[in-house]
Amino acid sequence: MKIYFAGSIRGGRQDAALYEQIIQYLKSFGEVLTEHVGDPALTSAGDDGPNDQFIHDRDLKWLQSSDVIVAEVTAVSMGVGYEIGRAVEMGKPVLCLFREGPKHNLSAMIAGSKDVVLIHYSDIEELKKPLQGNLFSFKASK
Ligand code: 6K6
Repeated sequence: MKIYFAGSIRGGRQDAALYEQIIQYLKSFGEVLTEHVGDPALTSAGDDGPNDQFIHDRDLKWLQSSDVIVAEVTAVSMGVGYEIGRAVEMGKPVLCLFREGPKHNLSAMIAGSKDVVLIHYSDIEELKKPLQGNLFSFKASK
């Protein structure tokens, strides 16, 4: 199973360590195409690297080739929202992960969408079971 993991980059890297943990767990179910999203060395400022058009076009190809999208949506990110919208239009299964917290607000465009599966959780251990259950059911329905 090819998994596209989406998480905030320019939207802020406050959850980068959590992304890394989620990606490690996802790797037990298949290939994660976007492991760099959990790289703690990747900052929101970025550094020398490919230009934005290259990033956009490459990421959309990966999105197109993926079997499932797992998006961590707690940190607000324009890019993650865009990837979710494009994935829904492509007819891909989309799992959104939202961490409960007093300062966390989820957009109504995600919370109110029937086209995504939304998992609420408080830490990585609590996330594992529902994540596994949904990945297995996507795999079974393919
Ligand atoms: C690194 C640091 C600053 O800019 C970069 C560029 N690097 C990116 N490399 C790969 N994927 C990216 C990059 N920037 C955005 N994305 C994609 O958009 C990822 O797949 C993320 O899921 C999402 C993050 O969007 P923003 O709006 O938070 O950057």
